[in-house]
Amino acid sequence: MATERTLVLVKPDAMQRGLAGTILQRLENRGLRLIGLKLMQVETDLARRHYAEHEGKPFFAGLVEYITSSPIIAAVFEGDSATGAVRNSVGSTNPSQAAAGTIRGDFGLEVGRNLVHASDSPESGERETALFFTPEELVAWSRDTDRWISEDA
Ligand code: IDP
Ligand code: MG
Repeated sequence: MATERTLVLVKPDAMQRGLAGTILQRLENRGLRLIGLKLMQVETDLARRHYAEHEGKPFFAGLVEYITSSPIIAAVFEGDSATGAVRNSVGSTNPSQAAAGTIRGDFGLEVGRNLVHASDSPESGERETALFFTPEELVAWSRDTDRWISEDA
């Protein structure tokens, strides 16, 4: 299994609803290692670059408005197959169709208020991590518990 980095954003609705700790805890509980974390206000330019693949879609303007509407928490998680693991924990894009037990399935109802962003591939994880963090802001560390989470640690 390959070690991957994946970017998670606790979106403005989750921040306003006081769900940041719960969301980060669910991902931490899986055994993923947190290597970057910051509270920040996303400006329009960063929002547009982060969501560049959606430019031109009908929801793009609303999406930029949503992600810039209140502070967010940006987090980078690292681990074997981290991208897929985080996406599975986050759930389907539209919370009304997301499985119970996922973050979106447990806390959301609408696609325009879906609480959390997660990178969709290891390549996106690298690109998005670089948008939100400088290399110096990422911390390389190992945990005593790693060998209880991964056979290969
Ligand atoms: P993802 O966040 O599950 O990867 P994407 O398709 O990449 O989903 O869409 C990015 C974000 O754009 C979604 O998380 C959601 O906030 C927003 N979005 C996607 N589709 C719609 C829509 O049809 N209406 C409103 N917002 C949408
Ligand atoms: Mg996406």
